[in-house]
Order: sequence, then C-alpha cells, then structure tokens
Amino acid sequence: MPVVDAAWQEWLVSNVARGCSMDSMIDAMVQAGFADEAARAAVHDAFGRKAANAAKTANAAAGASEAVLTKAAPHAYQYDQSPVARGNVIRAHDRDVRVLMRCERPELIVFADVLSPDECGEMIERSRHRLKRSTIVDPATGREDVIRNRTSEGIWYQRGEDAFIERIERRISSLMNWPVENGEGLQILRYGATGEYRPHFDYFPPDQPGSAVHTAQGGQRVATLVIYLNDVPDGGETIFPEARISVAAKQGGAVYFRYMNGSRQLDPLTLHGGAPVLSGEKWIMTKWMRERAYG
Ligand code: PD2
Ligand code: ZN
Repeated sequence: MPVVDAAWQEWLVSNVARGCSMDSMIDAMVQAGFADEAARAAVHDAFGRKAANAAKTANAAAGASEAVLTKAAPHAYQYDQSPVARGNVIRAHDRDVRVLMRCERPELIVFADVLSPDECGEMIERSRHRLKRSTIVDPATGREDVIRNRTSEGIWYQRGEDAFIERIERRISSLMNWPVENGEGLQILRYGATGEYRPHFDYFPPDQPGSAVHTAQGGQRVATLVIYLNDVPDGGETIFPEARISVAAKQGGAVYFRYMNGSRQLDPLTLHGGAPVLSGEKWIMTKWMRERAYG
C-alpha cells in the first residue's frame, strides 16, 4: 500500500490549488492503491490546510477585485481549437461518422456509427478468447497493477497488426485528426455484470514520479476515443463526474475527449470513469493518442 510521502503531498497541494473536488481526489488515490480511509484522511487534511491558509491571507485579499482574482489564475486550462473537424457528419477515412453531441468544457464529442455492427461483432469475437484481467498504472511507481477499481478484462492489439485493425486505426486517426503513428495500440475491454472503472484521468499525472516511464516514448496522452462495441441494457455509461455528463454505451458509437491543449496544459474536467454495468455485459475499444510518434 502506498504512503503519503513528499510526492503525494505535492500532488495533494497542487490538486487542491487547481480546484479538483474532494471526491475526485479520493477516487484517484484509491485508484492508486490507497485504502479508502487513508485517502479520505489525506484529502480532508489537504483541504483543511488550504482553508487555514486562506483565513490567514483573508485580510490581504479583502481588497482584491474580481478582475484581479481572474488574473491570479493564469494556469486555468485554455480551450483552444479542437483538431476534430466541424460539421454534423465527418468523413473519417472510409466511413461517414455522425456527430450526436459536442461539449466545449471539457472538450468532448459523442459520435454514432464509428464502427458498423459487423465490425463491432468481429472485434468482440477476435478478443473473447484472449482476455486478461485489466491492469492500471500506479502513478507513484509507474508499475502496472491489477486494482479492484478497474473490474474488467482486456487485450491490446499491436498497431497495424493486420489489415482489419489497420483500417479501423486509419478511420480513428482521420476522425480524431491526429497521426496514426501517435496512437497507442487499440485496447479492447470487457466488463461483466457489476464491472466498473472508477473515475480517473487518462493522462499521466505530470507531478507523479511513475509517469516519466510512460511519457518517455511518445510524450503525454492528448486525447481518447472510447468506442462501444455492444448495447448495454442498463448501466455502463461513461461518466464525467466534474462535467456531470454521462454517455450511454450504444453499439458503434463513441465518446471523444481531449485533455491536452497546444500549450501542453492538462484539463482536470476530463476526469471520467465507466459506471457499473447493471445488466448484460459491456465491450469497449479504446484509442489513446500521444503528443508524438509512439512505438
Ligand atoms: O469503460 C469505459 O466507459 C471507460 C471510460 C473511460 C474506460 C476508460 N475510460 C479507460 O479504459 O480509460
Ligand atoms: Zn479512461
């Protein structure tokens, strides 16, 4: 079990400062292997320290106008232009993909028809017999561990593994408008009944020692596309707790979200998870894009 060392203290202070919610921080710590109680205590402590500091400086801040306060937060994530094409239908390599919904903050788009029902079925059948219990990256060490907050089984495909995978990767790259070479291999995940993925960030926390291992090649992750391979009758939505958005799993549809802008800032509003599957099973395919060529 990890301990609240200097690196975690720094993480707590910086996350409180940039406005993360208590719940999201507790979730992130539990995801990294802390016991629920320990995570709660550390986060409450960090918020308590912030309140005490705020009281100390209250007099100095009393005269500050709204304009000054706004100016004092120059590190807030700047939403720059999305790489994804405009319009309600996007020609993505070999297929027309429909846009169902766009959100500006966080930058998030819901698509329909990214994959045909046949393609979804083929991805599931190819993967069914090769699944392994999913792992998660421990931000402190960079090691991949099986953690109870991610109850799914998965399999990775190598980029360009065969003609079918290559065609889908070209389509995804065209849709995300990001080079195919910057993509990690496709990952397929299956969640059974009650399976879930607690809220997390897809980017590697820059202030965590374990992240360096993962960003050494290709740099930081910049955007994610989660494609739903089946309809989930109940539960299994992709949830964005900070943005209060929930996307239902619909076969062939997908949710895109981008969390690194052109200035290399990271967007904490992209905290997201997979809600528990309440009925049936859930299959997804995920593509993570990096800053630079990967692999
Ligand atoms: O299962 C999901 O809906 C989901 C959502 C967001 C999975 C992931 N992220 C992931 O594998 O990172
Ligand atoms: Zn994720």
